[in-house]
Amino acid sequence: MLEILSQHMRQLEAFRADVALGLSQTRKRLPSRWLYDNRGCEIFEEITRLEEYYPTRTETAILRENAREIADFCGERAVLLEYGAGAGIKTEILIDALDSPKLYVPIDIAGEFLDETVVRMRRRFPDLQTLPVVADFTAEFEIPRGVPGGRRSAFFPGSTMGNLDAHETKGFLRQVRRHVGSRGAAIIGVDLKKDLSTLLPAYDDREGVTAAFNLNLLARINRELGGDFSHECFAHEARWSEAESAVEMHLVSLCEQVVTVDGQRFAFQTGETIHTESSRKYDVRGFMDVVEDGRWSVSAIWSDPDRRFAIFGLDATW
Ligand code: AVJ
Repeated sequence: MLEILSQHMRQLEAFRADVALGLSQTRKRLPSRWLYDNRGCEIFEEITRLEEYYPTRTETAILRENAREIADFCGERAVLLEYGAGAGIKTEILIDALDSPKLYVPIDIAGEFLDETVVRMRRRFPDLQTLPVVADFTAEFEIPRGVPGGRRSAFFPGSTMGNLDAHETKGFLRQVRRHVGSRGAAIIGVDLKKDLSTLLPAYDDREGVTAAFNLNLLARINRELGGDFSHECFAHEARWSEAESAVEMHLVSLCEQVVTVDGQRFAFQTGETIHTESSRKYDVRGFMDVVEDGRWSVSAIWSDPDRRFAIFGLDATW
């Protein structure tokens, strides 16, 4: 209980520091992880069911279509490490197809969320051993000792990789390589570059669900840090950055205004934005270059007929 309480307080202090720093920059920005509080996760769930948001259903279909092959790639008696536990149905599809999996290790920063995952998975797969690990997978951490031998496969669906910048991506791939060892594998979901007429609506839907998701960050600052952001004075915007090969979410100030958070004042010009998330899009060659840099080689690529999304099967090298 005390542990949970102090974790909450550390989070709150980290949030406060990120907001103070991010809003003081010439180009204001906030780390995308703060979008995902309880309300944010709820709205994101809603996003995954939108007509315009193709990634979730496309990746799920690819997993369904290729479950057999992907399971073979993991091998018999697999140890499955999942980075960011909560992919729900996608994880179930994979585990269902595995041949006598030995152990499932869900890794997540949110302890309570992880507990829910464990309960759900134990009910769904009573014979499968589950070992939860509370950790921020973008920071360095160790897989606990006592995890049995056998081929380890890292599962990282949801194109979450796309939220990481080049430096973080490198560090993440290096860490996963260390976790699975020299005979290990990784299964990574990646959203592919495509027409802006498909990409932009996926991040700016007609019903305004993504707008609500983005604006919830301001509401969260008001709730948790005593800010006085006014909803009506900001608008959601999705834009393509060619330089970053990413869809960026911004919150655009609709007038000249001063906002106070925690007694600190932040001035906004009309049209000035807060950059809240980047969702990088890769082409196959570009992704291969990134992973091959980090002691991985691409052994398989599973995709949909329209090549909107790809699941990469990686093997560790040297
Ligand atoms: C959860 C990071 C995969 O980038 O597509 C969806 C988040 N943001 N709509 C993505 C998101 C706005 C999503 N990821």
